[in-house]
Amino acid sequence: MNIRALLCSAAASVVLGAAGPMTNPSQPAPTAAPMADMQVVNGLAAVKWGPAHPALPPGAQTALMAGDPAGTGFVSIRAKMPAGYKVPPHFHPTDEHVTVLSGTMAFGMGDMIDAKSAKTVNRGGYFAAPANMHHYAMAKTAAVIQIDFMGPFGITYVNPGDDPRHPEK
Ligand SMILES: [Cu+2]
Repeated sequence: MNIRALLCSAAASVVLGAAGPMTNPSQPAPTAAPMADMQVVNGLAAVKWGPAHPALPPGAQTALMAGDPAGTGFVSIRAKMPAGYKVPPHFHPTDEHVTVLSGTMAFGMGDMIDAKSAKTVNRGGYFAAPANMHHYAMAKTAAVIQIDFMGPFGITYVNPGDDPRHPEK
């Protein structure tokens, strides 16, 4: 190996190392079109809410802030939940990054909701779950969260009976 090749491979491993354990090497390249113009949403009151994705338990509303959940680029979604709202244990095909914008949430890892071991996250706080990690979420008060991830969006419930898309529901 010549010195040039050696330097290139060293640089590549530094880049991979810096990316850390939250990356998903199987992630396809983004397909989304470049953003056409500046976008401004001045405060939570200006968010335009719609019905939540059918894969989420009923009761929440969501707003698509950026991206295409069916595509492979960056996606940002907000969810507004009433107090007591729960997303039972589930996992996603890509890393999930959650920022609490209002209210108080709790997040936990595992296949069963456990209110004692779940971590409380207040307004301004952050929770992240690597791709395929089993986790769950609870709104301890009415809450708004922002969920950032690389598409495509997917959610698989650990217990299929928890899936609102389940034909027997
Ligand atoms: Cu999740």
